[in-house]
Amino acid sequence: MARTPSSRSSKPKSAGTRKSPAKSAAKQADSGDNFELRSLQEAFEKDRRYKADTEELLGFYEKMLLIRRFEEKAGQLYGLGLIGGFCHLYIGQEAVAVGIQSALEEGKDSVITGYRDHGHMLAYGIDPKSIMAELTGREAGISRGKGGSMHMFSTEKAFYGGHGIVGAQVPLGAGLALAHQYREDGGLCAAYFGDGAANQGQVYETFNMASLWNLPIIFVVENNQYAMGTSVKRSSAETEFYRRGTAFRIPGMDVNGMDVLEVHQAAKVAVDHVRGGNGPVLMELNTYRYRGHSMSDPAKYRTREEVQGVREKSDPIEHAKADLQNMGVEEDKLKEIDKAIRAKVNEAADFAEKSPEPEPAELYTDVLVGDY
Ligand SMILES: Cc1ncc(C[n+]2csc(CCOP(=O)(O)OP(=O)(O)O)c2C)c(N)n1
Ligand SMILES: [Mg+2]
Repeated sequence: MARTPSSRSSKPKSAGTRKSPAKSAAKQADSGDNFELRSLQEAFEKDRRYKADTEELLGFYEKMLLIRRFEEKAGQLYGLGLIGGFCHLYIGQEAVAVGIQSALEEGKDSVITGYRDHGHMLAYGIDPKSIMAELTGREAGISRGKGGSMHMFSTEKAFYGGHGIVGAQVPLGAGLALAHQYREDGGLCAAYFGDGAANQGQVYETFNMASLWNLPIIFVVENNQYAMGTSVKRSSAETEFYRRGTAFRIPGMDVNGMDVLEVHQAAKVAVDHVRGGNGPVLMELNTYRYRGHSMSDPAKYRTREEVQGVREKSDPIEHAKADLQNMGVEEDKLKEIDKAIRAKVNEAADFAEKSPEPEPAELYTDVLVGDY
């Protein structure tokens, strides 16, 4: 029989609050109940926006712009048939990867994400040429042209992909964090996943283990409001994703993912907590993807006005630009930066187009071949 509100409320009120004797005994052996969901949020809200100097903000701005222009170019090359397979663009979400990864130590702290991965690689200083060459399936690609958009890695930069299976990067990220802990190398892992992935069972198994073992990991939910064509409201019973670690005693942070200074400030609080040996943090970054889910998405599930509204009011790059102008940076300087970035991206595209395709023998390298 379906449960009705009245059958639920017929339960005696005290039943839910009474502690069983066995549980009370176990609790006494516990070291103390000091978990507070919003403890880090409060620390971060004291000073919500990072006080960057002009040079630092210019650095964030350049990285976000590089991601934007790179993704626009990737979209064009896809349209020309130069990129095959799946391709998921990060346009609109740039402040998330840049704000967080600028608070990490490149090459020491590991990063792992899903298939929408080009931005996280660029934010970690990976050469745009090797990413573009991978997108076009060339020998010079970072996975030698065998991985494409969704499967890129750089162990040198501690970037561990690039995963097409929704949510799979979350337990893998806990594995990376376990390695940091085991090797005592002082590193941590930032594991990014989407609002859709956040509804997967494996995420919660991972939360439990990560919290139990005090792993050095920051779970980052990039809530871009949609999982393919399904809006968060249609798919999620709890849309405040930062709360989802409560059952595992993981503090949550609710962050505006369209403001790179806010993201960076929150990331610094999270990094300090994790590096201090206090176990995982769950950050929810509220953001928005401007393009379709992938290049083959007709985007019938939302209106053009909705997208336009976010672009006009909350664009992360325009926001940073306005901050820079307020700091006294001249329009000419900003134009110069844009020009240099466009040149860099065009160079990456030319490089990718001119690079040869992999030799057939490449099929047998870096893959599991043989009897097993
Ligand atoms: C295990 C699994 N289930 C389903 C899919 C198909 N799929 C690909 S992306 C996606 C939506 C994920 O959305 P979200 O986690 O919000 O990430 P976003 O694309 O918004 O970055 C789905 C269902 C998949 N790749 N893997
Ligand atoms: Mg999403």
